[in-house]
Amino acid sequence: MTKEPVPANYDASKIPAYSLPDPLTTLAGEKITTNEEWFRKRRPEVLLLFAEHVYGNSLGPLDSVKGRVLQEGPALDSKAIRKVIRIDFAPTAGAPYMGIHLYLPAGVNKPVPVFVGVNLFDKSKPIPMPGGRVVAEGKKIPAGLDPQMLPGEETIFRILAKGYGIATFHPGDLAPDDAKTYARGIIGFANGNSTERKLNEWGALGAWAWGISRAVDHLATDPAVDPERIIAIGHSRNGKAALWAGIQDTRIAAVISNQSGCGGAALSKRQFGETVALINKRFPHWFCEKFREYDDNEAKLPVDQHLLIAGIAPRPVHIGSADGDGWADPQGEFLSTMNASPVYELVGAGSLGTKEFPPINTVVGNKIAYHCRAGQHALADYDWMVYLDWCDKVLPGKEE
Ligand code: GTR
Repeated sequence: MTKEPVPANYDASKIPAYSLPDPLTTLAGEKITTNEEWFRKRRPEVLLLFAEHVYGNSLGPLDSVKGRVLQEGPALDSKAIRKVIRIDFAPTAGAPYMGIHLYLPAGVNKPVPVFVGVNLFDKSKPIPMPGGRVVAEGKKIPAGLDPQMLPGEETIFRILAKGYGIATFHPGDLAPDDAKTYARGIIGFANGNSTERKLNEWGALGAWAWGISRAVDHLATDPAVDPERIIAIGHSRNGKAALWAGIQDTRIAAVISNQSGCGGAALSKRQFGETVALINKRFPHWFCEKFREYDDNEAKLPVDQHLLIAGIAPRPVHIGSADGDGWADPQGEFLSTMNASPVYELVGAGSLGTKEFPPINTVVGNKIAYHCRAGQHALADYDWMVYLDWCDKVLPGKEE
């Protein structure tokens, strides 16, 4: 029954003819012409389609969730205050919980904007949570700098110097990134450790996105954090999670998705670089089971990823690509952004302002923005500089 996926195509002349679902037409064929109609009719429908066909249905917020600050003190040459936070998902012993490392700029006496994302820190330099939590794979909670997600200390110093904080957590706390054990976190806890996987049940990406929202629950209560300026950020698989969290959770003020590719910002129907079949084969635990019906069958998908970006409107969104990252399909990420733009326009949040792929290392758009960096797959220092400048421009209240 399991067919081998069609190999990745990198030849633009071999992209199949495809048509994208119109963001501004409902499933029933009704045209959306006002802001009010978008939010009442089409956006909820889009959210549901992504839950049922792509990422699976997420658990809602948990009333009982309360974060506890376990440690607080100077870090990073005293340029930051680091808080180590633990969020228990239930008061019962053995219930899953997540650890968050929050770095805030030292010496700032007003609430700051904060980036939140999965695994912005390295697995290889563990700083155990107080209590020495060991996650399913036997790795401890990390807190070192990750060269792929956060290129070096100069980047984090830049973030802090600009007045931003950064909060991160290990994906394994929510769902280990492994096809056999992914349900050992919140997924198994939520379904009573069922061994049967339902068609629309969430996978690891859904659980990571949910983790971003649980981090927001806590961050919004920290007086040092500005709850109106929490930015979800992610690179690659974590960029997919950032988008999925961003559309679902309107407390997230802005979303940055860096080289998130297939199942993230890139259009699936172009079948360029990584495809639905290829991603489902390598990562069967990321999406819902239903998504497998679209393996080499993208034409049948009732959504494409431009709708995910559109659903974030009017909140700012920035999609980043790298020209050497064909696997993530930079053109497809651009086209997705471009096709989300009419929704931004409709809701009064401006537009991308172009239909042409921009020159390398050039940001286009404003609240809906895109850039393609020269180079390879990474959340590079250059990308962070772009994102920081962009946040300075588009976040609410930055002007005061
Ligand atoms: C790749 C995967 C991509 C992307 C990437 C990453 O192996 O095919 O979809 O998520 O991993 O997260 O680095």
